[in-house]
Amino acid sequence: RPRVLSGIQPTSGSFHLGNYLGAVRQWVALQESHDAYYMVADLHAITVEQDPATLRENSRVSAAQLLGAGLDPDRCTLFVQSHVPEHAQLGWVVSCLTGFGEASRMTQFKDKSAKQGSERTSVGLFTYPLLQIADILLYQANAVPVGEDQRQHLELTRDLAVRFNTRFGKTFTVPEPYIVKETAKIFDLQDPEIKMSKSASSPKGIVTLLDDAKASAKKLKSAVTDTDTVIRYDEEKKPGVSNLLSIYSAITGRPVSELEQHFEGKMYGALKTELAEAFTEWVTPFQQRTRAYLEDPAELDRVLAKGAGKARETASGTLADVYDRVGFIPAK
Ligand code: AQP
Repeated sequence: RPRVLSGIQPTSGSFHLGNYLGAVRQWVALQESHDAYYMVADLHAITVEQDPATLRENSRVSAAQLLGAGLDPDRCTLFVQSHVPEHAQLGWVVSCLTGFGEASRMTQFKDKSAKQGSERTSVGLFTYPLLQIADILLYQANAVPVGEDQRQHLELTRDLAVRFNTRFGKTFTVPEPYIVKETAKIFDLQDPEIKMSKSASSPKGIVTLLDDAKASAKKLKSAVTDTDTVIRYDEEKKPGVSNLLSIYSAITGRPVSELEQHFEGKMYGALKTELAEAFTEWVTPFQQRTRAYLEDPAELDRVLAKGAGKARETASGTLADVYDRVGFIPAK
């Protein structure tokens, strides 16, 4: 079976709808057809300042949400990144093969560091894409299910895989991005020109999955639209309405064209009300399942320990091969 690898950072207490629709939903589907590795990316989370107790809590909550969303530990390998030391070890090798100039071209770093200011920006935030490359290559992943914001990092991953293979002999699978067009970028509800993001300026624009479902439904109902009245998908002219249609379509599985017909002659309020209902219907059982995992920490630990064991088996094989190829002598 082809392999997939992906991760999510435990940088907040709850995933948002963008994380779910852009990435996690695909993870759930791909565990049926692929040999799937999914991780809570805690090494990535510390690229920005974290409170230790909060990070610990958020890592558990992230794992519970992934299970609540439908990951099945018998069908996929779910683990915490820091439990597999090979990530950091291969990350170092990758960073030594990457040009400073090419790393400097990563737009996500430019955006995030501009927001933080250079004194507060860590070197880890700069090298984060290189650790991400190691994450992917360690598992010989064929595909990486992510949102559109990760495309540039995946292109760099492909370049590095080819570079290593050319210099040292075929070692790595060259991975393909797996980006589902319809949900590749979910936008902020209050500012539909920018992506829904944990670090958004207004919490009103983000739908978090673990917060009170009524409050989230209210946010969906007060999403920014436009002064027109027609419910039609048009990203350019109607970004707010298009975003709501994308979300509604993804949650219900009904194609956008069918929704346009369904809402013909109706007002924006109808779309928002139906969307809020569909969201509540989906999120309520998700929250219940997530809570059940959080109430059984022993079971959560067992799942994560089993996942780390499986992940290490694969990762250590790749790392040993890499160490040999670059010329390190084996430890006796
Ligand atoms: N708005 C989005 N639409 C579609 N996909 C999205 N992803 C994130 N935002 C959207 C995808 O979610 C996965 C996990 O991402 P992450 O753990 O790296 O989280 P993030 O990108 O840090 O999340 P935010 O909210 O975007 O945080 P900040 O504040 O850092 O900007 C990835 O596959 C990502 O593509």
